Amino acid sequence: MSDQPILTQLEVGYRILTLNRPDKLNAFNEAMHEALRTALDDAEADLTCRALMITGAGRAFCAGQDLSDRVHAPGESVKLGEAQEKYYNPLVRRLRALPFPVVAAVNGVAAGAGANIALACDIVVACTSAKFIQSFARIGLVPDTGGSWTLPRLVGDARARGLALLAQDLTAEKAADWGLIWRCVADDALIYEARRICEHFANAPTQGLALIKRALNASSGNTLDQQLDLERELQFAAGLTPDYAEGVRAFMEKRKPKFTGRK
Ligand code: T3D
Repeated sequence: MSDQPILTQLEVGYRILTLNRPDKLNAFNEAMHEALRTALDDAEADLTCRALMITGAGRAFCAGQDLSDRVHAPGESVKLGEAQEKYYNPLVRRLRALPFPVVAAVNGVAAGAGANIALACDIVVACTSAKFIQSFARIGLVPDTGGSWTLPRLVGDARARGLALLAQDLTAEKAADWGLIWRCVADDALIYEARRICEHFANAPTQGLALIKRALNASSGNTLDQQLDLERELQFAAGLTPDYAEGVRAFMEKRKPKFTGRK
């Protein structure tokens, strides 16, 4: 297998990005951050790309920050925060803002920032043997990469506190029961299921889906009144897309719509 930290696979209408440092359970170092940024730039510049899948090579999805880059002597202090500013925070903002859906196919353990990168994706599908660990408290850190924002919103305050403070393993099955992720599927069905979802998105009204992302991204910071106004604006924009015209025509003609995803 290639030693590139991010592998890109081009499929019809979507791309698969694989985090590829399997010996380190796909933990992030700077090279992997840079490669992921480039891969996301390329996907966004490709007008035929209408969905993205992110998965991990080997037995893990991602073990978060590569801790071998953080070893320091007792008494020596390290000023953290730079990696959030430079890499993790822009990555979360980027995944949320991409104008097409991002599907995380969680193929094994997702720990620390690795768990929260998965949770920043639009759809999270995990296999039965995968687990999610807010491992930060195990090493004296704080959930980052959006975790302290995402967790209470997805699973409520009590469970968010348990996950963050106890830093215990959460099975994929329980993650799905709790509403942390979309679905848990059998190990051998994971890639099939993630591909099926991406293929669906590759034939979906992409501009409309991008507007749905904008509505949901804004929702938790808005009042109902603000959200109603935003929905009106986004609906106006959706109404101008060729896919909306096609959707209505196809419905009236009792046929399957043929969406182009174009503006
Ligand atoms: O800027 C900043 O630094 C702040 C940023 C913070 C963001 C974060 O993500 S902080 C959290 C960092 N991640 C962790 O604390 C998780 C560390 N890993 C683990 O706790 C465990 O590896 C797992 C629970 C994920 C999996 O356990 P297990 O028993 O299945 O595997 P293992 O034996 O621990 O790991 C296998 C190999 O991967 C091993 O290497 P070896 O011994 O075979 O040479 C292990 O050292 C390596 N590995 C796993 N995680 C990391 C890692 N190497 C470097 N960094 C890692 N995060």
